[in-house]
Amino acid sequence: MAKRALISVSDKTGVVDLAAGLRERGWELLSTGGTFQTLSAAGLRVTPVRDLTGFPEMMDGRVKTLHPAVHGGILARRGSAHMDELAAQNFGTIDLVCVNLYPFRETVARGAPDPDVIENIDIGGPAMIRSAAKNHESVLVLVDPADYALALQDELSPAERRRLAAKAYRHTSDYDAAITAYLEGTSDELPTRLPETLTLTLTKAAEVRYGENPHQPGAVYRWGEARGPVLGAQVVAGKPMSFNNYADADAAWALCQDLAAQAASDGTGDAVCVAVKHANPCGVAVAPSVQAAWEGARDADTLSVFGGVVAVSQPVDLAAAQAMRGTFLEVLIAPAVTPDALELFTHKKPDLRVLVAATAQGVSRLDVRPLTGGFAVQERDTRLWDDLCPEVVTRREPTEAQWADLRFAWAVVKHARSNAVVLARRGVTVGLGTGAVSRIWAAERAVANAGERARGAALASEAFFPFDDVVRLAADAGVKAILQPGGAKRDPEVIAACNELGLSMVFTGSRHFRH
Ligand code: 93A
Repeated sequence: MAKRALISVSDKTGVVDLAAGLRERGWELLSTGGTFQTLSAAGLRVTPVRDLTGFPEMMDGRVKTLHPAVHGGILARRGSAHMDELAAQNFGTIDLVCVNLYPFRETVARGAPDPDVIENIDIGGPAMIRSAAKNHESVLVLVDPADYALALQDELSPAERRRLAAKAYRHTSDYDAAITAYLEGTSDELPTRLPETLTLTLTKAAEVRYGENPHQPGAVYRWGEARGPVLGAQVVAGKPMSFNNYADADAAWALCQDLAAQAASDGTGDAVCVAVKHANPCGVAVAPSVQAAWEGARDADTLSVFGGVVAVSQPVDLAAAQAMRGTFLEVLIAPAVTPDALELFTHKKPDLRVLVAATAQGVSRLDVRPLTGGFAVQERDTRLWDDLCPEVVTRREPTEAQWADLRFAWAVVKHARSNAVVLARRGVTVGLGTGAVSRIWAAERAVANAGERARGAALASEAFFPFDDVVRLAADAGVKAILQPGGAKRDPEVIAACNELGLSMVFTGSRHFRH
């Protein structure tokens, strides 16, 4: 009888490739509603779980897989009387379980109302994961897209199966810990703990001539099977990528994506352009076309953009390519490049590395910083504007245009190295102070950078103001609205200074250090 895989995932990353690979190897696929639809839409033959259980998915999906046909098929001890019991019910075995859970933590982080959070407590998913992990000698359990490729290998060793089982129980126990913390009201104080051990499989993805400097050997690796937008990108023109190019392109693309999400939620269809130097944004703009966005980002700081790495959110056309011609750039990364634009780059800017970004797949949520002899590991800061509850703390409220500039500046400052202060006006950064060792210096740099353009600008800071000095400096320069997390001892003085000087101030309650 064909081997059977039960696939039921909320995060559909990589699932089509896995399912297609299993089908090629002769597996039969079983799936719950949403996953069934994703796989069927990809042209794969899948059996809905209801055909297996003889019951429809009930109670808004609360009961879909909680049935002996599922759990018997997973738990039956192979080669024992269990198999006869299974056969007596006309049930078959299930040999692979691929499940990831309802996005409980993401729902909490979004600030969703309590009933939504409770509905996102997954019951059937953890039950299947735990059943499969218990019977790991016979059943493969997959909870992480990074492990999907393993499942397509010929035969996994018992040690590998055991490792996947341990990972599965870690997955469900972290999930339960998050639920417990939420119900106890300690979610903020008790973020889910990261695992005791992390198995990092790094595979060389690209050779580079050298590391950060010519005397340092270097290379670029991918984490498991992950395909990041830059690591998996196609280099369609120009010189080979360098170590620093990879780092800067990654930084530029990440900010570009956040701003593209803002533009998408506004429904404006605007394009985003981000110029990065040494991992910091140096010019960022949102405008109706790629050309206009590029010109905005370039003119934000014509000096620093020289030798920069540029990301844009929409396909680069000939008009944009022509506008870029006059500026020396290291890398351009975009979702696509039109043939005439590519031809211009190939002939007129042969050194420019032109990258077509890949769709990210299997990318870990972890963020890793090297330490001598180890790594500091955290979850990535994926918080978006819609996850915040910004609060106006001054008598004056920001105007609609200022709100737009504050939101834009917030996205930029979140991606800049701390301490950072960003001044923005009408969708363009006019002054950036990044990587400074004191907040006032970051603000001074941003204001000096902006010059006259600070008049009427909005200011965002990634961490709170210990004193009212930034407010006074900004007001002097003509800044009208300020956004910061708040939470400093001297917040009352800072707010009083804004009220005295006629500025509006918004607290986000969310700090975004990036060291
Ligand atoms: O509501 S549940 O706790 N009850 C179940 O019986 C059940 N079975 C699978 N949640 C259940 N699941 C979960 O559905 C999986 O853990 C997965 O996260 C999700 C996939 O649903 P769909 O295939 O409809 O997108």
